[in-house]
Amino acid sequence: MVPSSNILDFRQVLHDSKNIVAVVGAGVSAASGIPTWRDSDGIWTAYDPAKLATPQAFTANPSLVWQHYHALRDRALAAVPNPAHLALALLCIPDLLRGIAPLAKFTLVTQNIDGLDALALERTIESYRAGRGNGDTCEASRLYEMHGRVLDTLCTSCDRRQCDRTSPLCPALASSSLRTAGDEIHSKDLPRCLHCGGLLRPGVVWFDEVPHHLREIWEVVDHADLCLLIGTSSQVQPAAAYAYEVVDHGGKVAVFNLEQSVDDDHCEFLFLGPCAETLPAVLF
Ligand code: BJW
Ligand code: ZN
Repeated sequence: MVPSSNILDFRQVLHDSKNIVAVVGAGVSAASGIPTWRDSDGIWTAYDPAKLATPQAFTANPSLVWQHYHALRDRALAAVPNPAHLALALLCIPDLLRGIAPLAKFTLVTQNIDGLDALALERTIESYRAGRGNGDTCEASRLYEMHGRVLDTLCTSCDRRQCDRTSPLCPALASSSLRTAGDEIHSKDLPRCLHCGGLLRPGVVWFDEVPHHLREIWEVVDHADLCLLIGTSSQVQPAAAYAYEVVDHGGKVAVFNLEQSVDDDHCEFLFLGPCAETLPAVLF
């Protein structure tokens, strides 16, 4: 199939859809200054994921892994949502969604760990409520952060998960970065749990771990008649399978990406370019 980039045709499909799911990847945060994983300047192009993003890597060298995540946390703390995050957040507000897709339910599934989708949603809900000025509650659509959050910590002993925006999380991580990671930090000086003293780990989903909310996400994907696949290379399972599942049961896929990929032959629509520009332009 040769995908179309006709905006009016896409808007008609959007208008007629009943269950829309957006599956989001690192390209959505690119305009916020967060590097992607597999592009030429991506994190996994410079570093080996097997040494940094697996439970085995953490057991073998928690100091190295924490120095890597300290740098990722600082990037996430400095970043603000861009127009792509905000466009998706607008779709999460049922009253606004009704304007372009009157029959639809919308669900946002992000693979990103930077928390920017949630921040954009929080801010959008706040301004929407402030704009209405009548204290109306606003029941936003669901957001599933399937690979966790880099600003969360997870205790390896008592399993407590907590959002902690402190930086550095402990004095030993001050001024450390992966490039200076030659100096090993003793385990007792790494971030520790305030409740039980156990070693903390970053609250993200590593390779070989089970992503979050899988049952809820499959339920949404199984019923979706339109999947927006935005800024992802679709190389990581299970997220990579979602668009195929939507096509398999007769739904449509619209891809928003910088470049065309071999997998795009299953999509009905393809909008090439930075999604911080294409997404707002195509949706609204
Ligand atoms: C733009 C843009 C702009 C740029 N505008 N676009 C062998 C075969 C198949 C599968 C496996 C296998 N061996 C193991 C597996 C499974 C494994 C996997 O898929 N591995 C493959 C890499 C081979 N998956 C897992 O282990 C997952 N768990 C799992 O499968 O559990 C088993 C299970 C499942 C279900 C039920 C029961 C059990 C866990 C995956 C965890 C992924 N973790 C990471 C890191 C998190 C934080 C960290 O540790 O540091 O998550 S990896 C990394 O990749 C991150 C991302 O969320 C994820 C996806 O990357 P994404 O978002 O697609 O980024 P990129 O960089 O790849 O692509 C960016 C795209 O944006 C590109 O297309 C650009 O063109 C585009 N772009 N700028 C628009 N401005
Ligand atoms: Zn603990």
